[in-house]
Amino acid sequence: MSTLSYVIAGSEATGGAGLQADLKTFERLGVYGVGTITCIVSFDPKAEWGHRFVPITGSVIADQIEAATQAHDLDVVKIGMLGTPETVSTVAESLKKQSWRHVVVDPVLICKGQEPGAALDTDNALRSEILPLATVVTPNLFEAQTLSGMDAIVTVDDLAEAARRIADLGPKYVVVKGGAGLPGDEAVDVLFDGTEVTVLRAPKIGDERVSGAGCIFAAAITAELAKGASVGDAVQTAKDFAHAGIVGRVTTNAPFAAVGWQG
Ligand code: PXL
Repeated sequence: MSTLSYVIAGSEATGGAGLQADLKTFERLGVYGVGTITCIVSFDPKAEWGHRFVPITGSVIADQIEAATQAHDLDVVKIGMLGTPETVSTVAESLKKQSWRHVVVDPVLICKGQEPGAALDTDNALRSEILPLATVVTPNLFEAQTLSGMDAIVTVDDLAEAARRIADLGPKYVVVKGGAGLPGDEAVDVLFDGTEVTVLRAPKIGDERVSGAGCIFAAAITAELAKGASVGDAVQTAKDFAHAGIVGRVTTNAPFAAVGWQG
């Protein structure tokens, strides 16, 4: 049990996703957040909000991880956007320097500001170097399709099949998020624990994807695990937290509402 949670992720300059949303989620769930920054993303309002993406140098990332892990007794970590194969390797090497009770990986695969070729290299590096270290991984539909190699995911059975295939890559627990993209009027997620599949359901709130929802979901799982929850309970609490955040986002249209902050 810990009152600290650690996150290694990208900065997202609007404050609605990435490291900023993760730290706010930690705070709202009662754990002290420690953050390491891997890249800086600033959406470009002049170009349909495309991503401008700047990676942080590997040695600077390694230095931050060294400082954070030496200063604090950290035993749970969330991994968010990494962005380059070099960053993936740096983070994987740094993580291996200590043991972790939980490594929660949000496998953020695409960033529109990147070359498709570079993104593919990053996906492959994430698959081979980070997923084997994960205890929990939380892909969305697109990420689940990429990581599982499935042609399409359209039913709850497909979600479960994707989760089983992704578990073969190393993580102990896989949560595949159906989100807004799965047909039907419910937001359905499946949790696979290596043996059993649990289906979690909530009413869909609109058809639009909400920026930051995936970040705060994985961050909430991390905070709950830090406090000593089981993975099943952490995932349910995180789903409730993200649901409330999406309701706030949709009803107030404020990006920061994704972390449940109503101002
Ligand atoms: O929501 C995924 C995400 C994670 N991390 C960073 C991002 C984004 C999406 O834009 O910018 C830094």
